Amino acid sequence: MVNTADCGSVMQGFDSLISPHFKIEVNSYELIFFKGRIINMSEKIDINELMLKYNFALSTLETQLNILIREYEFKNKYNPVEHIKSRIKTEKSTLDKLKRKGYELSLNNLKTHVKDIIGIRIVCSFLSDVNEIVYIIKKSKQFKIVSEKNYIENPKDTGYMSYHLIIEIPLYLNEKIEYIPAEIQIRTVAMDFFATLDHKIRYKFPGKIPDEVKVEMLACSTVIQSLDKKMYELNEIVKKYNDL
Ligand code: 0O2
Repeated sequence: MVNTADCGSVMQGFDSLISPHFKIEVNSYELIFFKGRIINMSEKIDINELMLKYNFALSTLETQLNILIREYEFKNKYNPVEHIKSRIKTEKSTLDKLKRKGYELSLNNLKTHVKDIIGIRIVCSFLSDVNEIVYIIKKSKQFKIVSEKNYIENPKDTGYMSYHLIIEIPLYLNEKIEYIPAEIQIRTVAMDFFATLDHKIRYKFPGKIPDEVKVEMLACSTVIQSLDKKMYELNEIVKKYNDL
């Protein structure tokens, strides 16, 4: 997890793309596909190439977002972001998702149906900050917005709240431009607290969730909503005093 102020420290330069971390990602994909005897040699090369592109695209996206947020901070003397977290989806989670959606394990299905292999989460202080960040990203000419889900206005029936954008990042390769999908999740610290713990307690629970857990999680989500509202209101009051 990094502060936006420290974003530079997580940027991957060209050298770090052949770092041990990157090799682990590539190898683990190779392993899964290899063990399942699902791929032939040329598909194995394809998946390595795909993972290389995802890593390039993640670095590009981190840099672009960092620029957008830093510029916003410079102009407004205010940074709406608490922290940013990014990841390349693990092979287990990727394969589970394909399975959950009812697709066969293949490179083509991976490319077509899993749009969040690259994931960036932007955690903001207040609700108003979430809206600002969504606005900045949507306005930016750097990426194409493919789809959006506003789980803040319409929380999931699990109580989960977050704003999701699926975007495409143009990747300038030697001989062509490729468009790589990524998911950006934007939410407040309070929503992030709920989502992180919900993910551990319930989200990937195998089988039917006990009713009492469901009901209590929903009650927690309602508390989170009113906390966010209260914090927003308190901040607005303080801002008025500061303006006097
Ligand atoms: P993980 O663990 O992040 O890998 P879609 O393709 O749009 O039909 P998808 O991709 O499930 O379906 O879309 P959605 O609803 O936007 O969810 C994307 C991600 O949001 C999930 O990725 C989770 O990270 C998170 N998410 C969605 N619903 C919940 C929820 O109820 N609780 C929590 N804690 N997180 C949620 P993955 O791949 O499912 O999981």
